[in-house]
Amino acid sequence: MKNQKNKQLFKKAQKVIPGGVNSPVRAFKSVGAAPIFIDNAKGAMLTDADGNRYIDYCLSWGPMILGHANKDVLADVKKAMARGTSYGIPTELETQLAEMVVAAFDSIDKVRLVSSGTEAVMTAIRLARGAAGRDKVVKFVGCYHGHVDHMLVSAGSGLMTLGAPSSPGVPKDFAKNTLLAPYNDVDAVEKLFAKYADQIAAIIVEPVAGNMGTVLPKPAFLKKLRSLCTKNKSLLIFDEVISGFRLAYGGAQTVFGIKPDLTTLGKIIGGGFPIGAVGGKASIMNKLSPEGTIYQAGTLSGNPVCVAAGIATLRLLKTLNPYKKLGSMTECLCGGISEKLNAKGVPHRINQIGSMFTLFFNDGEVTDYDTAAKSDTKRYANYFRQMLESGIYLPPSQFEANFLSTAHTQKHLEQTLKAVAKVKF
Ligand code: KE4
Repeated sequence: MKNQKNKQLFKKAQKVIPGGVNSPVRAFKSVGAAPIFIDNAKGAMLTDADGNRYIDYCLSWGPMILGHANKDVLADVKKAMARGTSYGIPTELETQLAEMVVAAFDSIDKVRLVSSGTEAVMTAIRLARGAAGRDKVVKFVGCYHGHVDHMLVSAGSGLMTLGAPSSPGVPKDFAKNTLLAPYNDVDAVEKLFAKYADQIAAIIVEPVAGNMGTVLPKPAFLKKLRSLCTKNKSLLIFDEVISGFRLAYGGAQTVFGIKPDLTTLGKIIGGGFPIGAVGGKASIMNKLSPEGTIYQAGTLSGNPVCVAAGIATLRLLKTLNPYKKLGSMTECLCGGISEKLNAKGVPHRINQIGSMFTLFFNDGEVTDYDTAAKSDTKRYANYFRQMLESGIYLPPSQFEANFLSTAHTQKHLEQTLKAVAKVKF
């Protein structure tokens, strides 16, 4: 694999950007390689600065469910851009996107658009604390909810990847209101409520965890969180930044039939542009300024170009309804990967739901942070590097999710399985 240009670009980037990247997990640190630099992408394919082409299973960490540079999305984005790119004044487009989100989620009457998943989570937690008049929030070890200070406590994604689940720079005071429980462990949550009942404003959970690798909720886990919150007058926040419009048009809450009080969204609803959103019942959402007094704001919130990309993406997902096909293609791919690894006698587990999955080099079930952390990250790094050589781009971390898009074909899957068969362990 030619790598000259990638190496030059990385060297240049490191001079002016910390670590040469604008988000840590892109630096390939945990997979023992220098990052590639992308020149362009189309459909399921990426092309790097040296002209190497890859089948992409990271899809910008989830947003590109329609594949890269979807022609219909680009057409709408171009139209929007020609009318101006930002006004800081309301537009009809924002209402249209909000109406589409409201129509997709039974639990959502109103939506506030922001510019990232982190902002959506910040807003949801401030809203929950303001609405409940309480300070403490329960999160699960290994879940990642963006880089807001009080969520950088035993978090997943890049923090787990780099082996530092909590971050310096977060004052102890900020984290003291963040209570932790192992994912899938309802007893631990019940103990927290027994101790802090009337202080807990909310539980925030990834209904399907994607940031310690893909980890599925055990049966009744989400249902029990729902009843615990109802009983204790705390709010249940589903962080669906990954799962929203990924697992179903109505996200994980539609798949599992659980109604949270607040939902955070991002990634797919921006169609590859910076967007986040928080949604919920009007009685809660109306507490947000200017209707209510809980403050939240953003210069580029509801940006017309980003919103146009989101509308085009959701419109296509609604029309295509690709979820069943995406799920069966992903199942088929995961079955094929397992077959190849079993033939090589390589212990592994694959957690898969719909079009998201993670191959863990692990000889036990992966149901939470501790079991995920037992995975052989060196073996993953070796696998990642060889798959990259074969033209397959995977998430550069054992603790992230892989995704398929509507642009992935049977041919892509066959090429991927051939690459797996070639890997030397
Ligand atoms: P952003 O601020 O990165 O848009 O969203 C934060 C966020 C919130 N909630 C969940 C469940 C998330 O997965 C994320 C961000 N996901 C990571 C990858 N798993 C983003 C990739 C990165 O940090 O570079």
